Amino acid sequence: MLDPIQVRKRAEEEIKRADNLQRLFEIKAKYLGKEGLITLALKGIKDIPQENRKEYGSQINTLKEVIENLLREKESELKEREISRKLSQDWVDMSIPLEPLVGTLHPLTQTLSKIKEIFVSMGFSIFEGPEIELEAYNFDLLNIPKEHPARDMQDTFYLNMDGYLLRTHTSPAQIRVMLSQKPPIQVIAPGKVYRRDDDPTHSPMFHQVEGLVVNEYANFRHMKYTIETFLRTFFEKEVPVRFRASYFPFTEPSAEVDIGCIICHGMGCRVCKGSGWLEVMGCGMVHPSVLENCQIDTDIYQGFAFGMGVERLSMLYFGIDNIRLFYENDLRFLRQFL
Ligand code: 2NL
Repeated sequence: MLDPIQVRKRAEEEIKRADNLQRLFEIKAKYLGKEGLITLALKGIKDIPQENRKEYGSQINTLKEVIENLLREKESELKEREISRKLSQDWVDMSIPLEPLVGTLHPLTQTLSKIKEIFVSMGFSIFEGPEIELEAYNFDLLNIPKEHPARDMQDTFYLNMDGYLLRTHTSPAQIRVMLSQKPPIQVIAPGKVYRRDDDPTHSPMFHQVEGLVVNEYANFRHMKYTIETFLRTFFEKEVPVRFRASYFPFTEPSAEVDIGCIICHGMGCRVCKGSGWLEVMGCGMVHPSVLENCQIDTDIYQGFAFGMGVERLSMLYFGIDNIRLFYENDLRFLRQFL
C-alpha cells in the first residue's frame, strides 16, 4: 500500500523541479509507466481488504489523474520554453552582406530584348512561329528552288516526319503572318534557327530577327530609313551605314548592310579584316513570287524584308570575340553582363 498523500507531495515536488523534457519523461515512467508506482498500486488493489478497497481505489485513481495533469501542464510549459529559447538563440543576422547571388539576363537575351524594344517603338508587332517547320514554308513559298544548296541535307536538319525540318531562318514565321493576316503588315520574327554548322564561328543553333513590312507603298527608301534608324538606335551612335547590292531568292532587289567598324572606326582592324566595314544584316524588296505564294495581290501591295543574326549583333555590341562563349554558361563570362 502506498500513501496517496505522500506520493502526491513527492510527485508534485519532482515535476516542479523537472527542467527538461527528458527528466519529465523519467518522472512519467516512474509513476505511470509499466512498472510505475501508480500502475503497481492499481494492480495491487485486488489484495486490499474488501472494506478499504473502494476508498483506496478511488484515492489512487484520483492521484493518477492529478499526476497526469501535472505532467501535461509541465510538458507544455517546457515545450513553450524550448520554442522561446530557439527564437531567442537560433537567429539569422539579416544584415550580414552575402556573396551576390542575383541572377542576370544572358547577354543574348539582353540583345534580343533590345532589338525587340526598338522595333516595337517603330510600330512593329512581334510574331514567333514554331521551330519545327514545314519544308514548304521554310523553302518553297520563299522562292528557294528545289535544287538550292541551302536545302542540302548537309545544311538543313530534316526530321524523320516527312515534310518537316528545323527552320533554317525565321522567314517561315513571316510566311505564316502573310498567309493569315491581310496587309498592312509590319512584324518582326525573332527566335532560334538551326543549321548543320558546327565550327569555331558557327553554332548549329543560333538566333535571328527578321522583319517584314507589306503595304501599298513600301519602297526601298522606307527600308533604308528603317534599317538605318534601327542600327543607330541599337549601337547608340551615328554609325555609318552602307547598302551593298546582293542576292537572296526571296527578295529583289536585295542588299547586304554594312556599318562602319565600331572597333577601329573604319581604320581597318582584325574584326573588319582591314576593310573598315562590318556586315550586319541582309535585306531587300519582297520578291513578287513570295507575295503571290501567300495570296497577296502584287498589283496592290509591295513589301520589304530584312534579317539579322542576334549573336553577331551581340558580339559587336559587347565586344565578344567568340560565339561559343554564349553557350558555355561560364559564370566568369556571364557575370560581365550585369
Ligand atoms: C540575312 C538575310 C534576309 C529576308 C531575310 C524575308 C522574309 C520574307 C520574305 C522576304 Cl517572308 N524576305 N527575309 C530578306 C532578306 C534578307 O536575311 O543575312 N539574315 C541574317
